[in-house]
Amino acid sequence: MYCSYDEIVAEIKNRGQVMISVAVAQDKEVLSAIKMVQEVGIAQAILVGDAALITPMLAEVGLSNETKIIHEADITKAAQKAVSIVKRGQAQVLMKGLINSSDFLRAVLHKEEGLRTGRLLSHLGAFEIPGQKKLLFITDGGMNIAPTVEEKKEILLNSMLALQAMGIKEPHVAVLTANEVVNGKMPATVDAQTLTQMSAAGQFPLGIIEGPIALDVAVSQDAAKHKGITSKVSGNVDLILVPNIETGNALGKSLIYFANSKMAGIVLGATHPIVMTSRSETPEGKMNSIALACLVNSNIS
Ligand code: COD
Repeated sequence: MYCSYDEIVAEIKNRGQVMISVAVAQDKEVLSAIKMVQEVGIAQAILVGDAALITPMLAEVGLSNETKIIHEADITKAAQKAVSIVKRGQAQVLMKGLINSSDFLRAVLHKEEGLRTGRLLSHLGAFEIPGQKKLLFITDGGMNIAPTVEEKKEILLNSMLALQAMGIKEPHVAVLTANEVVNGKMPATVDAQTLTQMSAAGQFPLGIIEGPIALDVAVSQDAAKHKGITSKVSGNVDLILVPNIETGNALGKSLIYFANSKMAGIVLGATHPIVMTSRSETPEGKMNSIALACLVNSNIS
């Protein structure tokens, strides 16, 4: 089990370098992250995007002018080219650059040229929160907008397999809602109950899934005691499944902006690991995401 990104980066360093295909690479933060992963010996990159914008940035971030650039000024086409480089096996990891998430994901989901596997693709965020003893994972605050209960099941399966690949053998999972009572007027509580029942019926890998459960009970045993709730995951949660993208996005951004957390973001369920962080993420956060993508992929494949 990993408690910090330093540990993950140290682990990945031992596994040999990978090639990253960067979609719309004309972004200083992305290029600084590439410089960082080169320096620690994790990866090299092929930069797809507007060469006239990328070239002057290479020197600014300290990247060699020998770094491979594939010129494509059109953003949609650049994303498609970056995906096809991965599909053709010239790179092992795909990374989002200066492009809107939806446009990037559409290139990934392209029926013929994308990286589909037949599984649902989903986003997994990993947060190193100051003062917490382990990483907290949140899904899906980045891809599936308003998942059905069947889609939530697939999102949970993707994430639980990824957590197990990271060495968390029995993930503690909270299916997040606004309280612990099943209420037909709050569909998230009904879905949470269904997922917990699916878990009891053995439809998930090893792990403990509880829900409906509110954030206070999920993260604090005192809150659970105070509310008179018996919980096996309270205060020890590895993974939070959020009811919709807005909840996941806001929860993740609150951890970053109010609690100084470090975040990594990856997309699961595709043929290859995909790094998808917010455009405002720091170079260090982007490097952490690359390390996480490499870790999950090398342990699953
Ligand atoms: N996994 C696998 N296939 C999918 C998925 C998925 N998660 N989502 C859609 N598909 C397939 C569908 O089955 C269909 O065949 C095709 O893709 C198109 O489906 P639509 O019409 O639902 O797809 P789009 O293009 O309208 O939307 C897909 C996006 C992933 C682009 C969309 O869901 C989206 O914009 N998500 C939010 C991304 C975002 O803004 N994140 C912000 C936080 S960083």
